[in-house]
Amino acid sequence: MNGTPAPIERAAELLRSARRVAVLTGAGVSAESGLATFRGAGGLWEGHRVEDVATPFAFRRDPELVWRFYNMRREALARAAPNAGHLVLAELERRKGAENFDLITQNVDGLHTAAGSRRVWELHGNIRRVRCTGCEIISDRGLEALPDLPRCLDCGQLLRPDIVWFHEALPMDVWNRAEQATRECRCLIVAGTSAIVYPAAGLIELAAASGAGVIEINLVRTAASGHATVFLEGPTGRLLPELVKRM
Ligand code: BV8
Ligand code: ZN
Repeated sequence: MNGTPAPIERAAELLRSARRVAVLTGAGVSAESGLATFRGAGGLWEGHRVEDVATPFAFRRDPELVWRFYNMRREALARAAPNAGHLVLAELERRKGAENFDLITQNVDGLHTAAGSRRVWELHGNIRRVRCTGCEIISDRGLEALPDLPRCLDCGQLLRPDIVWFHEALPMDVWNRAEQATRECRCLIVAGTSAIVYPAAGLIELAAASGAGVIEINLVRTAASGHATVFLEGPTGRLLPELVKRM
């Protein structure tokens, strides 16, 4: 070896020396918990592209189909547990101090919170919550089995998952906090995302433009790899613990 430190060592040095740390996660960090990613199996579900099912138009056109998609994912999630990657990110928050740490996730599975992370910004909502299409009441239904077409007990209108679909705006308060955390962090870890979906994926370029060191962890290079200071190739369930151990 000609003396240049291994990528994992360079990444550990970036993480160690950063006072403010942010993490952006995608479906890849939940893959080792047994949950399907979006573009893993060609991104198809019952022959539909996710981008065609997770939309307000699909819900208006065929609410049963959309609820089948979400009830199937809720059932899978009821059998899933946080994996080593989720758990070590909660450990990293404890070591850096909550005021210096922000976990921004595109995932709707709630596994970061289940793993003990506190400062979690859920850009795309959470599959455990439902929202009434009539009176807008939001309730946390955990992972209990829901009917094929769940209705609001108050007003009788259809319930929908409290999730941001394609073509829908992200929750502004959550987005603003995520954007601010990205500007202020000195190190951004990008883990398990194909960096295709915006505006979430735009946070990676924003971090790099703000002078943060960007550590990308993925099985393959992605659309964001050009912004990465260090690329660690492999599963997050192994590499996140290895990275934090070396910190
Ligand atoms: C908005 C909730 C405007 C749903 C999600 C054309 C038409 C329509 C829209 C657009 C368009 N072009 C661009 C857009 C905008 C659109 C968009 O970005 N589309 C993409 C497809 C091009 N964005 C939107 O529509 C957003 N809203 O723009 O609104 C607006 C503005 C103001 C006012 C009104 C309107 C809304 C985007 C949010 C959509 N909702 N989720 C649900 O979950 O059911 S996004 C969905 O994709 C999930 O949240 C998921 O997390 C996210 C991103 O996917 P990834 O997490 O990256 O997962 P993926 O499978 O792709 O990749 C997994 C990665 O992990 C891979 O790289 C793999 O290699 C890696 N991996 C796998 N295993 C491991 C691993 N890595 C490490 N270890 C492992 N073990
Ligand atoms: Zn209602």
